[in-house]
Amino acid sequence: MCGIFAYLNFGVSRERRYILQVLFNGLRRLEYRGYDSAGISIDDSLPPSATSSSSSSSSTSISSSLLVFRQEGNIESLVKSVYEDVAATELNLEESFSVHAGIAHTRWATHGEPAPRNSHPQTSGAGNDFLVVHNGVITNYEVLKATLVRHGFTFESETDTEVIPKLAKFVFEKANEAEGDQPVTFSQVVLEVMRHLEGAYALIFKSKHYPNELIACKRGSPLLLGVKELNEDASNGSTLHDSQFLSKNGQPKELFLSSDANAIVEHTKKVLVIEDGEVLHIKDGGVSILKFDNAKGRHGAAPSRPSSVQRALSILDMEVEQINKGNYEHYMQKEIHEQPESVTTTMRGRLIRGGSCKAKSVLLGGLKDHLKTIRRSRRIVFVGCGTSYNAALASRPILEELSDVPVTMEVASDLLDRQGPIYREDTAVFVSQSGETADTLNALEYASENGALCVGITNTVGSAIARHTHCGVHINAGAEIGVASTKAYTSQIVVMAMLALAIGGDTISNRARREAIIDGLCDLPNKVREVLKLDAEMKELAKLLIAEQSLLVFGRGYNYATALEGALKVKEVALMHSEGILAGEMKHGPLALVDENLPIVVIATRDACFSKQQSVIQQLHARKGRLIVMCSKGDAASVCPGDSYRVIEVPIVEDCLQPVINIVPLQLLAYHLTVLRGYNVDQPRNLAKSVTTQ
Ligand code: UD2
Ligand code: GLU
Ligand code: MG
Repeated sequence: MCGIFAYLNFGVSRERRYILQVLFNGLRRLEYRGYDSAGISIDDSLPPSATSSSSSSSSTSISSSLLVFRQEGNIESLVKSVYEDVAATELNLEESFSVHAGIAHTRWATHGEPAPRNSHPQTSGAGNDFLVVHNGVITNYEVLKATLVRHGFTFESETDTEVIPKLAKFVFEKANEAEGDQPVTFSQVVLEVMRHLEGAYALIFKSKHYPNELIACKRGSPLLLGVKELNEDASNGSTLHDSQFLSKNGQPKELFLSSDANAIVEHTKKVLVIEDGEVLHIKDGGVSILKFDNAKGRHGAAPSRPSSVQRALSILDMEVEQINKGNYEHYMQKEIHEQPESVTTTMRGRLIRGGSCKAKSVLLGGLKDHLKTIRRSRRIVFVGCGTSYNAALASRPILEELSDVPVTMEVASDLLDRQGPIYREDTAVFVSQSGETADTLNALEYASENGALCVGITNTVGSAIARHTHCGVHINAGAEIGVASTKAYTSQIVVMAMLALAIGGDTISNRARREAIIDGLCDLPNKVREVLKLDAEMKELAKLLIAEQSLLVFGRGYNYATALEGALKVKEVALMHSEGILAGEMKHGPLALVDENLPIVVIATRDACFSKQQSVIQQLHARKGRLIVMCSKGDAASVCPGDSYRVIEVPIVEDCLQPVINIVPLQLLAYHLTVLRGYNVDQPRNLAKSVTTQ
């Protein structure tokens, strides 16, 4: 959920002003992940070892003091306060560092209110011996805190994080007492700290005892290293070769650590995805990775010797343009409007053309070796949260129809709460935009332990879900930055429709249906373009609804999910109570809410449920309901019983793809409602993009 970022320049001279800018910019790129407060740490003055990279920086002498800035609110309020503090202390912004390690954090509070004392970096105490930025939750912090308090530590924050730097200081001091002349290294300290931590985390450590070094480690939460070698020629272009890269080398370089690729891609495309349990040590321009084989968070497990890990860098498949807003005012707006393109890239290379230039079948490279197993499974279980759950729900009918395998739906947290049965004969499909959603990941671990075939559907190559599933499909929708998911939702549905085609065999009886769906997919980008023309109309509708307290959305069949997802969008960004209702349940409660004031959207586009929805409209009309009817183009007159009703006419597509079209006007409505109501579209109150904690 929150973001961590670090910037280390080695052998290249950077002014303090520049270092601050890189850190702030990194935070801005991560701000969408979580944003109730933020902080950074940089060095005060040039530490002695900065001038010579060969000196042993494991020296325990205190050679520099670390500055910490923390502020409540968004990144810009941190930036403002840092420059104010700098001016007040006359810190020299032009001072140059040939090597410097800075760390930064944007927080989404789990423990303790947003306030400077609870912001990160969290510290080991006065003197800042150890500083830590943390993404995630430490579940055993109370026990650790009690122990540290007994050893004389006093705590200043309510965070779970604060135990980490304090534990580091404790371990450091103990080790130095014991070992005498053999000083403990930074990575040894952190490896020991990690053995005591339970929960999920990505961490970056900075310490005044180890100037110009950084440690990064993780378990559960994502963390990437970006590497930019400044003299690529001099290093013979061998930067991709892990053994060279991982060995200590004096090449000038800039290193970046970040919770996601957004903050790295503008600097370099060469990255290393850090794995759970690994401790990455940056020192003297080299990077080494250590790992305990038994470091699985077990308290007091006998320490084995950490082994060193060798791994190659990979290249980010992402362009800088993807993370800019372009001509749009907000990311959500941009992402809604780029759906014709995102849906196109989702399908690229995956629809196989037949003889007469028509697409005839589907190829999902990631699944082709597993289709037989999936077809033979006893049931398919979709697992997701929020929007990803809704996308799976939208795809369930077509998967049932084409595969003949029963399909059940699970909200990830609920599956775990119940410890619901998952069998070896099941195929469990995990849907998550970020691929890091904590609940979905935990459900994946659970299903995997129970022996199910685990399939991932995610937008993020290299994410935890992509790595831990047996197989899967990347939706390739491009970076999604707005917290409210829009283009990832439609691409997820497209992938799952293709999944249904891939799993369902090609039989004579279903051939016409399959071809209609494939033709529908080919034409989908045009139809999305067409429905986006409703933008101005949706803005007008938003003006009418601006002061409402509540909105209901009725749907059924393929569009039950559209009702849930439309309502979720309005709730998430416009901060208006909104409920998606299964129209078949209308008489079992919701009808009691209907009066002439409460606005109700009814989705009644052409499909097998059409006549049932017409009767729903009649019944709501009979109770003077204030209706907004979404219907297929040309149906307005026949569908609406009264002329006072608002109508949203959408293009017709094959029924199972209609949810992709129908959600677009509701996304636009949620967007305009939010802007008109004066709320933050891209960073709605209390929400974060990737929910990496439970
Ligand atoms: C792959 C390449 C694509 C292009 C294409 C050419 C990648 C990431 N994709 O796309 O760039 O070269 O081939 O045909 O290199 N996977 C999981 N879990 C998930 C998602 C994916 O295990 O949640 C696996 C999947 O089973 C496959 C691999 O990751 O082995 C790549 O999946 P994909 O959907 O990107 O595959 P494909 O063939 O469309
Ligand atoms: N649990 C930590 C806190 O509340 C970190 C939260 C985060 O990931 O931003 O400070
Ligand atoms: Mg979400």
